Amino acid sequence: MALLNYEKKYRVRGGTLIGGDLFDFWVGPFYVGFFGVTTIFFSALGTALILWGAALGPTWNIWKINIAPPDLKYGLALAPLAEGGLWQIITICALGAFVSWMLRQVEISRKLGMGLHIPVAYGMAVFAYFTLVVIRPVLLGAWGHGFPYGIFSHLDWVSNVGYQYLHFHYNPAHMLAITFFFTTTLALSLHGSLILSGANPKKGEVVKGAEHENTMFRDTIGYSIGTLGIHRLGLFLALSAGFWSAVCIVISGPFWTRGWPEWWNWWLDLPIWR
Ligand code: UQ1
Repeated sequence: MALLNYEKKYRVRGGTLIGGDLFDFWVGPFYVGFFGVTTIFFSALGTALILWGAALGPTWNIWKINIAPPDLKYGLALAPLAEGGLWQIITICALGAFVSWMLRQVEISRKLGMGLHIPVAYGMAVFAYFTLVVIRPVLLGAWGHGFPYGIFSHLDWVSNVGYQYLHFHYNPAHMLAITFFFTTTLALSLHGSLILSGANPKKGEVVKGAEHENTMFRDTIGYSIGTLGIHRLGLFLALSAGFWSAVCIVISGPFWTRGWPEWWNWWLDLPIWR
């Protein structure tokens, strides 16, 4: 904890969104804040309800525990606890915890006088989850369209929903999402390897910096995006991956009900072929 001595200058009052000074303190290394309290509350309640759901179920096998959403017959109504009601409350707890965590990031960013890029980035993951368990089920008219909480069961759900549209890889938004995921790994591997190669010179040589990094890429591909630019590109690629993932599932059902291969008929139907 030696760092805590000089870190005192970062432990400034204020920047809170709610509650003023009430929760404006640290416990060990952790900032608490109003949203730290609500994060703990929703996480603890949600975890307890998952354990309750597991206790009701047929197994304690970690792979097979399953908290299913309500049957489609319940539509958008509340369901009995043992018939999907637990899933509904657990979903509220998950969203409560995720949004609390995001707002805690906002408070800490404000304290430090930083931009809000971290909560915005994290918000994209929350948005993708929200799309899966709220936006799409509401558009389809039943909570039963949410995905089940379980290790194998959520994999089965993804597989089944994919086959429902015949071949999900023909979904154009899914194609974009995958391309962004892969390009994110390409960018991070280029960036990580570049920084580590600069930081690990031959024995006795000086550590290399931005000029060498720029030159590496100018020599190889005639272009360097720059040290700040690569981080802008990385954030854009990663957020795009999450965004198009949300789009690819929300259009499946609410806006396209047939097989995704058939969507491409617009190409064959172009008047230029006639
Ligand atoms: C890059 O140009 C650059 O600027 C010096 C980095 O910053 C350290 C990088 O990490 C990478 C990977 C590149 C190369 C990337 C492109 C898109 C040309």
